[in-house]
Amino acid sequence: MKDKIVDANFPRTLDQRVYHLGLRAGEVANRIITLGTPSRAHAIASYLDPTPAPFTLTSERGFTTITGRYRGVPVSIVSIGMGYPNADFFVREVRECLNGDMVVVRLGSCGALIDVPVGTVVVPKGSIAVTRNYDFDFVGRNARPDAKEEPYRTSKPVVADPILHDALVKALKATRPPDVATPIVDHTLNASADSFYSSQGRQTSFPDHNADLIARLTAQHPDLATLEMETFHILHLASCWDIEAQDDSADAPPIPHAATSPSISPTHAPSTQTQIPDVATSSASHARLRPPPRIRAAAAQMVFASRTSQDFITPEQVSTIEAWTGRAVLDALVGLPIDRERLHDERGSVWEITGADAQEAQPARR
Ligand code: R1P
Repeated sequence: MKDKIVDANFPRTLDQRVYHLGLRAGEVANRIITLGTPSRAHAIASYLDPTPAPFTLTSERGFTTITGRYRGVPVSIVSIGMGYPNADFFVREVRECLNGDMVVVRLGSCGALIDVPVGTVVVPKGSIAVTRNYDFDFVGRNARPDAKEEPYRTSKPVVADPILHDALVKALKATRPPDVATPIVDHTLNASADSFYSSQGRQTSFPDHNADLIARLTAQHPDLATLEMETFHILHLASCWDIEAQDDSADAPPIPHAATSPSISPTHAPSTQTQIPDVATSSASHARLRPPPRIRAAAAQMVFASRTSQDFITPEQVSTIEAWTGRAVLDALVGLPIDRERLHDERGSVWEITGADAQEAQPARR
């Protein structure tokens, strides 16, 4: 039985591109690294196979996606900028472009709350959210003695995919350069904040009421080790993408123009896929997937700043750590088995190996 085609509720342009990342189906692979900066994305992309030539798309909103193959396995590297809202665009819009499973590793920088040197790599087992409480009276002019509001709220933890977590730790250990002595920490909790400043306990000229925030967080969670801004939201969305719980609302019409105007690397043609089977239920061949498609997510975090010693990483250390961790995350992703039926269709995709590519390709493809 054929199911419905791609979810008609999701806003897309007439040429079937999602609105902010500018992608269409066949331009993003099931295995994905997401990170904050285009320079980190391009550095990791230098490890991709030369054939087929990696595809690069930058959206009008500043998201950059590079898709190619690593050791023959399709992967995407997606630079999303900073913060929960961008992480939200990333997870939701990529999910709508993919059949099968979506496996995401966030490779980001972070501040460390534990006593480790800058350049340490942390693979958190889970994450909490720290959010500014907009109902708190920050200015204090209306403060009442019985006011119960706290200036910051913390969520319950959400866990990283345990298999992906362990694969990351293993790959980081296996690829650590001999001249890197900083540790790999793997059994701690992360906190993702909705501000680099107030909800991470940094002092600015605003009355943020955050002088004791870090002490309160670490008292609540003795295993808290890192602070950054995206991991929680990615893990949270991954954990609650559940077809059984989907709302069934009315179909929305497409956005009536090609509004994303993405810029695509001129050496590469876009995907020719326009409509794909329903991403929430189906394989690329329209079969109903059992168990349903899922999102698996984890993070590797590079300590750029120590919040205990106030040390900050040097540009040379950043290059070394990014080169190491970038390759390790690629190794972990391509080593993770995914059933063929749970992978996106290669036909018409930007990672399809054409007859001309095949002649040039390495013999040891997987
Ligand atoms: C703040 O400087 C940014 O750096 C960290 C934070 O999460 C935030 O996005 O991550 P990236 O280095 O991946 O951008």
